[in-house]
Amino acid sequence: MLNRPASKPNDLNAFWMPFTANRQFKQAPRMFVSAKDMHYTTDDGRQVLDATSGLWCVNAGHCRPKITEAIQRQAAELDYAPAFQMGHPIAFEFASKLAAIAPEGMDHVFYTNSGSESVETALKIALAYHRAKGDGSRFRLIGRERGYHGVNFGGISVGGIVANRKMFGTLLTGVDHLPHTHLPEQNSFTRGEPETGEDLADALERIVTLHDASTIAAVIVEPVAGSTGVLIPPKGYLKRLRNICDKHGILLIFDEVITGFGRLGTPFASDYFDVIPDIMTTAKGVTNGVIPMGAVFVKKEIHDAFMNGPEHLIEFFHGYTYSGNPIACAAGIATLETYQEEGLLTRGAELAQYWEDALHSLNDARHVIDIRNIGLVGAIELEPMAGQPTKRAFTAFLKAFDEGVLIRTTGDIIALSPPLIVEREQVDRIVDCIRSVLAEID
Ligand code: PXG
Repeated sequence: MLNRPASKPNDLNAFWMPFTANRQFKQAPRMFVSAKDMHYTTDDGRQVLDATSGLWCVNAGHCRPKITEAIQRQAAELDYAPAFQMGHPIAFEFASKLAAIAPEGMDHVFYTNSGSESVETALKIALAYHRAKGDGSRFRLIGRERGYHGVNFGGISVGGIVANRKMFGTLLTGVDHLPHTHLPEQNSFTRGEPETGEDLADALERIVTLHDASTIAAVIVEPVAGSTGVLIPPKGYLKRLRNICDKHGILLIFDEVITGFGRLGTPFASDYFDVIPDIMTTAKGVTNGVIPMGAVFVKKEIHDAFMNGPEHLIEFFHGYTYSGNPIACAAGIATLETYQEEGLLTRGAELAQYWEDALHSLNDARHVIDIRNIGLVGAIELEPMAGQPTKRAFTAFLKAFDEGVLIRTTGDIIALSPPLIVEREQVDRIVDCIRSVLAEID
């Protein structure tokens, strides 16, 4: 017999929740039961304004009819088909459409099911590319402090968030890290890109001096670090990183899992900063978060380096059961069409100034020690409570939820990334709510 879950489950025990304070949550659960456009509805019937696009993914807003219908249609027509040694048309159609909006020259797409898998895929492509070119001594991967590249072993190895790394053993070997780019003393309350810190990219030269360029395969960075609290690159930093990579034959990977698909007011951060990487990882907004999917974009030269050897042989021993899943591809095509019909890949640029002014109006709010913004992303950093890091921001999160706004916190930083359909009044509502919450909490 089918057991339909009630909107209020009576047993919360079995689900071990990801990245959650499980015991706290289960004592006072916060449940969403439906969503539409900018709002969630809770199980007690309250509307909650989504200031975080779910987890930075629902860029076109919730339950958009075109995407829902595409999924329903595809599920009824071709639910699953293998992509290993077989094909189905929609996977090719979607890849071509993605390549058409990608930064110049990034014309091949490898499908995954998440940002974490996109990162693993990109790192493996980088290593295998050098080897395919006869340059197999390039085995090192360089990440950055405070970087977030998902939770799989490659991603946490190149990542730089200690809590995500310290419990999990030796990780990958042959990894080194650039310093992060956050300089609160010089750059706090900066609007957009900070002035100071371009030369932090020169740390890559030091790493090259230490290890020799001939051992380094790739550098991976988030153009704007999201999860770690919205760290915006100093002016000129990414260009300088690109130049140093070029000088030494090192591949540059941009992890655009958050910045991809319009978050900065351009289709990709690569467009915003006018720097084209060699490999670009995406996920989240690729399907509006509705179906798990990721896409890794690569330049033609990289793809073509694999296309040698006898033609009946597999060129790259990598892929997932669900790579190019038909329902995910259908969701993706409908998502791209929605973005394009509504101009969402560039709408962030129209709203960015309003967003910036609204966020920075909080500069005199209680507990605030920094505010940062770019495109439709923002961060409000709070002074931590003495001896209890993260507690103040978490209390703000709980209170904002009670007051009808979903915010996201990381450490003592409130990170905001509303759906790209957000209206000005909704921006005001988010900011007003945060102001009143900060006034109320310790
Ligand atoms: N790279 C980047 C840059 C990300 O932000 C991933 C990889 C991993 O994606 P998956 O799909 O495997 O989760 C991410 C994910 C937050 C938050 O609140 C951020 C992410 C995920 C969940 C929460 O900061 N980023």
